[in-house]
Amino acid sequence: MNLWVTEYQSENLTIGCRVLKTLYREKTRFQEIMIAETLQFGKMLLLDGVIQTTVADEFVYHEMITHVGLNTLEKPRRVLVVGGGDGGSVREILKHKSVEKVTLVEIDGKVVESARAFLPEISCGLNDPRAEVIVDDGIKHVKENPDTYDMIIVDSTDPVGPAVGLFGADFYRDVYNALTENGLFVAQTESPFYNRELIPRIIGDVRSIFPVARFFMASIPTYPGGLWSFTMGSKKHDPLEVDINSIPKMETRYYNPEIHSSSFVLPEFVKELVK
Ligand code: AG3
Repeated sequence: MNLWVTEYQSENLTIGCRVLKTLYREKTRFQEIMIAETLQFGKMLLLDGVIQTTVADEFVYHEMITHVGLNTLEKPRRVLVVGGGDGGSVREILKHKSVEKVTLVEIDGKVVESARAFLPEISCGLNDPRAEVIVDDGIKHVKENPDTYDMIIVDSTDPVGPAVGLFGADFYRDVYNALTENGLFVAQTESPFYNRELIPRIIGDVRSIFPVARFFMASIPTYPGGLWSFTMGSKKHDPLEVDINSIPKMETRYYNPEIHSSSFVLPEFVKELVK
């Protein structure tokens, strides 16, 4: 058998992985979900043919979208994840002892269900008593919950279809209002190689709304270009002013105190994008 999944990263570029078998495939109201067992990366979650996460490299994304922000805050208690139905971000957030409650708001309940069934190593945190799962529109949830969360994580798909609104200034303003007095947010903000119009726009919007705006990166082999970006908007705390020696020890595979600082060190072409 010669079975492959192919993500069309652009009209002119694909990434392809040989598939051992398809574990789950379903068209929901929102998208087509597929979980496949690949030979190179192990189990892989795709939404509308776009790679969301794989068992082999999910740790990079989920550690970086959570710990950089959480360790910038003093004692974060309430955390919101918008999207992220696979549960990987929730699993990482729960490593922080100060966190009393993590709320995940995912628009497609089938993503949560299928991750629970087929990706337990990623979704395990969803069963924790501190975790709450709400199936709803994250944009609406953020609008309706002012002054509630110490940190908001925007763990979204690419800016197409239902996720477009998660990359806009109106949403970032609602995020600002949903945060507590000293809160911050982190969003996944795509590839510095391939999203050269999107990134400057996002950074500009975040700078116009938040007193502190920061941009950091990590290596994620299954995402377009392999180099991925995250944007932080913070009301008060600056991730670059954190005393990295005081970061508590945590079990991680990518993130560590040195990476906390070095992920903000940018190559010239990226500095150009965010200046
Ligand atoms: N969110 C998807 C990041 C975007 C990936 N883009 C792509 N492969 N073209 C990841 C969800 C994991 N919780």
